[in-house]
Amino acid sequence: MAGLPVELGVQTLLLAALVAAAVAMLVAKYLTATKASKGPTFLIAGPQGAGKTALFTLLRYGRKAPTVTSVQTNSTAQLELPGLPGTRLVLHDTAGHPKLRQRLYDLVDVLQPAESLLGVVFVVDASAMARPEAAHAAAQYLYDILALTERRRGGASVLVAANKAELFTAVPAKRLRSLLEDEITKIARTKARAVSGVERSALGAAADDDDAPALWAGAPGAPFRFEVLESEVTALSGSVETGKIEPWVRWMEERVVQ
Ligand SMILES: Nc1nc2c(ncn2[C@@H]2O[C@H](COP(=O)(O)OP(=O)(O)OP(=O)(O)O)[C@@H](O)[C@H]2O)c(=O)[nH]1
Ligand SMILES: [Mg+2]
Repeated sequence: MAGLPVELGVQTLLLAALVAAAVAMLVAKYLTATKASKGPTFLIAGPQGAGKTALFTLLRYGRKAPTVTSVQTNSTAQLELPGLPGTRLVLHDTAGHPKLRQRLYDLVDVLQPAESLLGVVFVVDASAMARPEAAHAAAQYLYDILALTERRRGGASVLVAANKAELFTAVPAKRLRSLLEDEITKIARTKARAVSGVERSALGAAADDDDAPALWAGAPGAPFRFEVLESEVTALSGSVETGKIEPWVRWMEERVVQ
């Protein structure tokens, strides 16, 4: 009995900490919502080292600058595209590290219902895509983004920006697009197998601890194609290094005037 007040004290402290954490999360979400939902917005996403911050700098400031790997989102509300002078757009460059992707998912979550998401520029290092593990990792991230955007009617516009095209090992955009489709087919099959494994399991234990929504469950054996999605996925080659980004800029301009 003598220990009761101490126990109660610990419980109260724990409860207070939980409430404080919940309030902090709500405030963070609210700030994201109010800050992010203002104005037509493009998001830059993609694996680490793809050239996202390099592209953000070139788009925003019109010049190249050295970059380091991002741990935070770079944002501007002053993006002006060359073909649309006077039109101010919002641009967020998110970090590619797998542990830092939640920020991108939160932005999609807030911007899509607010109808202020003009498009997602998914930057990929095209010169790394000949390596199967790099292609698989890129496809996994793209899968997760599309699984999110497909939850709303109409989906989203997604540009696969095949960057570093000036390097001789770079996979061309068209090839990259089908490479990503092949990898997404494999990812979807693995997920489907995990789900049916759960159904067969006598114990009913969850074999798939990944609670992300499924993107696609086509006919068994059928390959995944981007055309089946509501989201529109376009792949175009370019190079931030040589400044050859006009195809991507034109794609963005088309999304603004649409
Ligand atoms: N060869 C070549 N290198 C590029 C190109 N674009 C960017 N880079 C280089 O790629 C490296 C990574 O670029 P970042 O812009 O920092 O990559 P990021 O996608 O922002 O990476 P994270 O912030 O870690 O997610 C830098 O050394 C860039 O100079 C390109 O078109 N060609
Ligand atoms: Mg970066």
